[in-house]
Amino acid sequence: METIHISEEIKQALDEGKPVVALESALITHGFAYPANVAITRRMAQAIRDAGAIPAVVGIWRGVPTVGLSDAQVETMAADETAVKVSVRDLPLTGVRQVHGGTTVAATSLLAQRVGVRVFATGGIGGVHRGHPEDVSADLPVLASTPLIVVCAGAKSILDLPRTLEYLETWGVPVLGWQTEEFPAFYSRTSGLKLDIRVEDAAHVAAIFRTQRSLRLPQGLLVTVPIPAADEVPAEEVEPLIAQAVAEADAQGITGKAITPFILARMVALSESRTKAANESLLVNNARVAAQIAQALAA
Ligand code: PSU
Ligand code: MN
Repeated sequence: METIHISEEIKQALDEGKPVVALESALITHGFAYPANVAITRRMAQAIRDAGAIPAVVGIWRGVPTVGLSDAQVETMAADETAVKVSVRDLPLTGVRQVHGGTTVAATSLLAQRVGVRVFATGGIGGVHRGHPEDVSADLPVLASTPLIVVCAGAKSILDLPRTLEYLETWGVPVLGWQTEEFPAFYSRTSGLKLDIRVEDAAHVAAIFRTQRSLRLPQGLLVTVPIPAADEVPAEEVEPLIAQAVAEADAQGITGKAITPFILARMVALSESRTKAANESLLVNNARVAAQIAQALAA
């Protein structure tokens, strides 16, 4: 049996050195509800194609890690309420169980990098949890050990952003600000946390990645793109919702891998339209930026 199944389109694109952008699927199984999850995945894929690159949705299809899920597979997985959330430690377990799985930033990065994809677009990465510094997402150690470019809108302030940045610094992950000096906080363009480097365009990111590779550093690169200004949700509006969602998780004793999906689902329920539009806007924007970077690397 194949360890990682690669779709024909992606296999050919990689063979020919065409620009490919990976997309995660925990967003599909645990981030958005059906059918909004299908719609946002299609919009991201289209944004990537419009910018001249090829989208590769990564996930676990009936137990098989797959790079390049078809539209029909995405549709099925999106509607499957029994689909599991798959991070790194779950990767070796799903094969036995033959289930569908949505891969997190960590698991998606590993699978994509293994088959030769170099750029990955997502919304927000996991990190160190607010009030629970012992709860660190596997996204962070994977970023520190997987040479891949992850494009995101920073991280939600459901996380402890200063501690998350400290971790990335300790483990040598460069955090680049896309046309900004500040670490973006998902719904907000700013967080008050300064980054070391601002990049202006895709060529700039590609040059840094090439240097990182030529030095044979084990880390990936994190490119943080602020949400488009028109869709930003003011911090005063989001903060009380986040505080409430985090407090509910604590009160209900939610732990482990269930915490992030729990808080994300509560955020959606507490603020439906307002944050959903912002979330979609930044995802499509990140997909577009990632496609530009993939093209700069392929050039
Ligand atoms: N943060 C978000 N949206 C998300 C996630 C995080 O704002 O969808 C998802 C991503 O798939 C991320 C995962 O990789 O949650 C992190 O989960 P954990 O904290 O259990 O590692
Ligand atoms: Mn955790």
